[in-house]
Amino acid sequence: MSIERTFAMLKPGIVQRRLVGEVLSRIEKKGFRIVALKFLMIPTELAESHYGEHRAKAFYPDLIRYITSGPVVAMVLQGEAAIPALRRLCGATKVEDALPGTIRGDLAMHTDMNIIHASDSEASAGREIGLFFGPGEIYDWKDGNDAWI
Ligand code: FUP
Repeated sequence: MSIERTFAMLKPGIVQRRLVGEVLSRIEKKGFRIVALKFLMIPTELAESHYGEHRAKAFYPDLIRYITSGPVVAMVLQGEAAIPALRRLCGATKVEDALPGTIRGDLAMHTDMNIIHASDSEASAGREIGLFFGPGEIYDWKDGNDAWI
């Protein structure tokens, strides 16, 4: 398996509910390496670029309103097969399908107030990382735990 980078975003509800530490802790304990981290209000244009694939969907206006309603925590995570690994940790998009033990399964009751975003493919990860971070904002630090995790 290869080392991948993926993009994750803790949405405004996580900040409102004081769950940033809880979710970051789950991500770190799994063994992902945080190589970039940012607290920001997403400008509408950036939200529209990020969720461009959903433009025609009925939930799109509410999605844009929600994601721009308060600050988010954006990050780049690195690890072996990090893209599918983070999707598994997050759980299914629809909360009724998200299993207990996953972030969505344990911490969310509403799909439209979905609490975390995780890239779904290599192409999405590359695109989303590029939308939120410049190359100078990503740090590939040496991880002494590599052999253990
Ligand atoms: P995911 O990749 O798991 O974030 O899921 P999608 O890209 O399909 O959906 C993006 C966001 O749209 C979700 F976080 C929540 C919202 N959404 C809805 O509000 N209703 C739906 O039926 C599907 C998605």
